[in-house]
Amino acid sequence: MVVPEGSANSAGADVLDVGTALIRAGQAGVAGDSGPAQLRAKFLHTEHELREPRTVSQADMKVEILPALTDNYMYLLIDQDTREAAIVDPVQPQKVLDAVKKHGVKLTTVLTTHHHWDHAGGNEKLVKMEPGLHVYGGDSRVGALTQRVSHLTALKVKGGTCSTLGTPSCSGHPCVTPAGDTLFVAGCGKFFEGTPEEMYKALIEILGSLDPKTRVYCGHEYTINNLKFARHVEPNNPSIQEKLAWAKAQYDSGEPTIPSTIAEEFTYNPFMRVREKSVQEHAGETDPVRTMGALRKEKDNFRVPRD
Ligand SMILES: N[C@@H](CCC(=O)N[C@@H](CS)C(=O)NCC(=O)O)C(=O)O
Ligand SMILES: [Zn+2]
Repeated sequence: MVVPEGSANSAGADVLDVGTALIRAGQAGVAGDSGPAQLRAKFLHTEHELREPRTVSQADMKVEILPALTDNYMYLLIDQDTREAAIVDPVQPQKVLDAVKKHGVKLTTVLTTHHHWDHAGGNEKLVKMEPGLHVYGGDSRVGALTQRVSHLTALKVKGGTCSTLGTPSCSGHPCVTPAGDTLFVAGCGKFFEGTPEEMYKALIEILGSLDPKTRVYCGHEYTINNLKFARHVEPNNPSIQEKLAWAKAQYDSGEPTIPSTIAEEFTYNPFMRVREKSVQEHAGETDPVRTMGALRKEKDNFRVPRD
């Protein structure tokens, strides 16, 4: 296990990256409700979705990692003291309710990282199945929204207070930062309507200034492909080689590569490393924001090698 567990985190920087996604809530393109991906999701079970849920315990909180659709993750956050739970991005509501039942907890809250269908598309159905839920999200395009949040809105997610980062982050003891589609393990989200400046702010200034031990729970299982791009950018970075070997082994044994930590991301994620000379040289730039823009453009067209 790459991520340190337990007391090291109880100092104040637990958890998730729901955070950044909210920063993107106002930017991302509108996702339709009846495209091919949605139709596929209705009728087919993917290999990813059939993988077993996994539970990560930390301090006074448990996080159940629930694979969904082709490569999405939903996260059930359980407050061990009150036995109350919140769900991040419940795109497959029945699967969420099965997990809630398995743990014998009371689901009170929905946290929506952004309005795209593969994240927010289950909200309406979930509140029909389980009336009375508080549904948090960054803008009115989020289905079944009851509480709109912005940067640093305080959220009571577990025993403690959590605040949303313009990407959400948390401050104080227990804190939760779900990353949605902003920060991925070893990668970042496509910009859609966003800019390199905004991504720099989200990744480096907001998420990058969290406690380095903060765990990153992102919206998709993209780790292996992201690391192949990272290796292309920095062929001589040993952290990338090590993480890629680990991620392949995890994948082969049916395990998620989630969570990572902010500290780890700074060692192998090219989008978190835009201030490094090696990354800037690859991009042919000397400025971190321009490097961010160039890397994203390159990754948009990157053909992932088989190995
Ligand atoms: N590589 C993905 C593309 C899907 C995609 O656009 N994903 C969005 C999040 S829903 C993203 O931000 N991807 C980041 C990336 O491809 O680097 C695939 O083909 O499955
Ligand atoms: Zn997504």
